[in-house]
Amino acid sequence: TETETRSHRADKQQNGDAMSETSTVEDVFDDTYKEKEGPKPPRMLVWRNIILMTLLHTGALYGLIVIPCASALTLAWTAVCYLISALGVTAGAHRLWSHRSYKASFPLRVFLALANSMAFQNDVYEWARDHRVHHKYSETDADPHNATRGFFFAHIGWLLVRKHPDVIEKGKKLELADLRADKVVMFQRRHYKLSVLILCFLVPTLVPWYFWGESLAVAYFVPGLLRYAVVLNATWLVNSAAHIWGNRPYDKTINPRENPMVAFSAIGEGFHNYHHTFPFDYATSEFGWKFNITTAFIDLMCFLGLAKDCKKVSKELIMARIQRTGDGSDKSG
Ligand code: ST9
Ligand code: ZN
Ligand code: ZN
Repeated sequence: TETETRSHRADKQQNGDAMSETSTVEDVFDDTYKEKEGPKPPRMLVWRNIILMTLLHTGALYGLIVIPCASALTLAWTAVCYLISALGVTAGAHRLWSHRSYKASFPLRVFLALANSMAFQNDVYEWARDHRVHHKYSETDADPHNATRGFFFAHIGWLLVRKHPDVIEKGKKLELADLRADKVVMFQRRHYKLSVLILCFLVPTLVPWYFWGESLAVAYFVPGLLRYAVVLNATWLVNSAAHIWGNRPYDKTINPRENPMVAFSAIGEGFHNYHHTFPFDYATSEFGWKFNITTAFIDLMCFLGLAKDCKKVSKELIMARIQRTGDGSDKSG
């Protein structure tokens, strides 16, 4: 693997081939931004979202209760749907499109966009835009899920209120040309609602019903709503738990932390002190495949020739960083 430093951000990438990248990625923390003085803007509740999220979580709870009625095949299908939708977020929206930490061929991008619609977490363009402001203005008013506003806000609260104006102001200044140039991303954005209806709700429900005679109700509540709600909460735990609990072996001056439990449920995305320190690393972790199905998946895609140019931080750079800014919790440091 190649040694990467932040200087690669400055390198202009070439355009043209199927795996091209068009611009530098704005995911590096900007310490020049200062929150505005004076009173904070009032919190404006979005009742539509509050009602929908309540209904979803009630449905998911019902799904939990009817698990004993589900056939073994339906449970296996639930796990498959979990994995596919999770990869659409981790390998797709996060590591590929938000951070450009590797390059993906057209067929892989199509798969990741479909998987991403199955996860129904906003389209890739919106997800990556919010995520880049999250890294650049982490723990400030311009961070969409600013964890200094507490666990609940960072977890789900931020989706139930209007955004802080600074999120939008700063977000509008971000360079997103690489996303606009990706036809797969723009196609998914254009057809987002229909793709979600089909991939997040119809396919998970109809497959068990059609192929092995599962009842429509069980199929809707278990691989449908329960699976969707669990993937959402596993994702949100990265913003809440992994910004609050855990060690900071790489940079003790920032809030994000190493949280193995979150890494496990989020198929590799809980090594969050590492990730905010080295956001361009395709593995989002120092430790390869450990609790990290996503990294194994990307490695498999490289092996199959569907992905390439994985960016990785060298061991020397990691060790130097641990010595310089770590909290001393890293066993090797
Ligand atoms: C969901 C997303 O759950 C989860 C993301 C989690 C991120 C995790 C990151 C952690 C690391 C990776 C870990 C992965 C782990 C995966 C594990 C898997 C097992 N920049 O938004 P609006 C502008 S979604 C620039 O309406 P309001 C823009 O012009 C769940 N501009 O703001 C926009 O217009 P347009 C399902 C921005 O009115 C306009 O403002 N979805 C930016 O304040 C208005 O934007 C939902 O629940 C920006 N950043 O409303 C829906 N932002 O659209 C949730 C905005 O044309 N969303 N603009 O671009 C909403 O309903 C609303 O956004 C709102 C705010 C009510 C929250
Ligand atoms: Zn974070
Ligand atoms: Zn990230």
